[in-house]
Amino acid sequence: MALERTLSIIKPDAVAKNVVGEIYARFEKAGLKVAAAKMKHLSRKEAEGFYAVHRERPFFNALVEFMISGPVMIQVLQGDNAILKNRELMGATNPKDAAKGTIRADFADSIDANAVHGSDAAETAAVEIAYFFAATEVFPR
Ligand code: RTP
Ligand code: MG
Repeated sequence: MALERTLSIIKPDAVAKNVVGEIYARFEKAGLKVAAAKMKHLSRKEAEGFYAVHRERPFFNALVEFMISGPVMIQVLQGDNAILKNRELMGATNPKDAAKGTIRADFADSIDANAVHGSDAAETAAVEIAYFFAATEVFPR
């Protein structure tokens, strides 16, 4: 098993619903440790830069508008196979398709307001972690 780090964001809808603690509990129960965390209201520039891979997609503007609609909770999760494990905890992008018991099945309202973000591969995890955290802000756990 590979010890990995992944970038997780609890999106504005889930922060507004006051379920940050419930989502953290799922990370903890799955053996993922929080190695860094901050709450932030993203600027438009920050949100556009973070989701730059999607800038040509039809949903890009809606995605950016949603991500700046309120504060988000950003964390680095660390653990065995953290990247895939977090994606499994999150469930499918569209909550209608998300498996029972996943974060998106339980807390997301739509494909736009879908509660959480998680890095999808080792390369993107490294880039996304560095986007929000200095190396000195991430703690080995
Ligand atoms: P995320 O990056 O936020 O963790 O989500 P994801 O990997 O499951 O999905 P991704 O394909 O990376 O898309 C990023 C976000 O864009 C919105 N989206 N809308 N209307 C659409 O067809 C559509 N497709 C994607 C979602 O909010 C998704 O989380
Ligand atoms: Mg994605």
